[in-house]
Amino acid sequence: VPGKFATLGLTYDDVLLLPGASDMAPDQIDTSSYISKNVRVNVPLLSAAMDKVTEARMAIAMARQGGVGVLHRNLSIEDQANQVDLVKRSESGMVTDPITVHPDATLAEADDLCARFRISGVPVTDAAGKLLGIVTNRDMAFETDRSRQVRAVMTPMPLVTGKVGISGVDAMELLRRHKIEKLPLVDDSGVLKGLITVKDFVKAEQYPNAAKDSEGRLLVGAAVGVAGDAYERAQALIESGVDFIVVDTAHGHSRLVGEMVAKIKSNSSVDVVGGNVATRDGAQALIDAGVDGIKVGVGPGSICTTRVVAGIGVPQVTAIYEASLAAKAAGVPVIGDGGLQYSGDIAKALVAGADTVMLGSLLAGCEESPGELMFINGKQFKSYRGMGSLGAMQTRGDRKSFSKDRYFQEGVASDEKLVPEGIEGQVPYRGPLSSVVHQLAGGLRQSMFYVGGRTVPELQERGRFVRITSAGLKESHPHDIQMTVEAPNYNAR
Ligand code: RVP
Repeated sequence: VPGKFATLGLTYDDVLLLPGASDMAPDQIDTSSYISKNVRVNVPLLSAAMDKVTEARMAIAMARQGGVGVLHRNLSIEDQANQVDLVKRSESGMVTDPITVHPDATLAEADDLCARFRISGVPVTDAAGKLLGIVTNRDMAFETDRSRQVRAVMTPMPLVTGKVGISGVDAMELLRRHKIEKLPLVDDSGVLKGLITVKDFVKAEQYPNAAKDSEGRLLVGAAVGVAGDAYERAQALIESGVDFIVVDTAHGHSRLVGEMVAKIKSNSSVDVVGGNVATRDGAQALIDAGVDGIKVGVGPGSICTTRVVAGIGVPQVTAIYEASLAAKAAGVPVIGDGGLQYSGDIAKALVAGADTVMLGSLLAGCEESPGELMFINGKQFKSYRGMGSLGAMQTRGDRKSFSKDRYFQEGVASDEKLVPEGIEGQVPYRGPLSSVVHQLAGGLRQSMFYVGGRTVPELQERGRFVRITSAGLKESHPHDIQMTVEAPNYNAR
């Protein structure tokens, strides 16, 4: 039948980028790019919305490195909204809505708050929000009676405070002059309106490349599904200040996804990314539904079995290229999701038409990913699993799964009837995210230099592929040698 067979599908290992004329110094290279129409990052990397990859800690680390994390959705609405909150409060020029404690609270309660938000002290306010004092770890450290009230140990007003709208320079000067770590900001009637901390200034210097919103808070995305209370989830995430929502399914070219995108868009100005798709028609359907970003990838994931269980998918370079044909015409950014194994795959994805890439297995082994470090035969590992694996979809004790609808199986009567599309396993421990991103972004900069593209759009425009054979792939990897020293950016498979 004419038209029955699409063109040949190619993936990362099928292609290499051609070296092109290059005339640039490494410090001229700009890796910034768009996740979606209005969300820009400095490094074109997202951490995957998976329960072994992205919770608040990973999202904070990703944004500090210039990328962004997408919080997974295999948890209650309240817990996920809380995670957004944790990221948005973690670091900024000014905290606009600081955590506070009531003077009648106990020291134990104040301690809990500090631990949960990883902060060293809390302003004390009355029910009307009026600033009464501040209680810090220093005030609490020598108190053995944890049932004492905050009012008894806090440093009471008058404190050194700033007026709302104070400049960063003036705030720093106040902190320095009074040798204090926290500067509460109050309005004319003494109501607490914000907080500036020394830590935030230090962090700003420590992470100059951090991806931030217009108020200086770290960027964060979060995933929602299509079934049940998915829309309520989206609303809760938006209320917590999320920068973009990802309608996250294994089949984005389906009616429910388009409807959910349109529903969220109709009531909010937050950017909405839809996915996943792997064809030009699939991308066009999402564009017609009003998306601000398109996530591409059906079956490339390292833990994914969709291509064997269902026989469905498109090799990732071709999928990105096809989807980008629709996306570029509509001015909608593309996220290449899944299947990346080495830093060189990032530039391949971008040249194929992606604007950013999403990573699962490459980040699951980081210190900041959820889960404990495991020792096996003297080597360190972290667990990693697909969101379509049995483990992620089934009920464990009273722990419910919230993400079966990613695979459109929310209605399945019992766990034995689930049809998994992913597996569970472990990946080598890779240490802190900062060093992993350093290698990934460094690899991308090298690619940009070789191709001769100073910016991501220039890389996309100038990049050309050569198709290779299995002999070429063999030649690409180290060969005819036994590796004796592990490189920080290369593992033998
Ligand atoms: P990888 O980086 O190759 O590990 O792929 C991660 C991607 O795989 C995720 O962002 C998601 O799109 C996809 N995924 C997650 N779970 C599953 C599954 O169980 N099939 N697939």
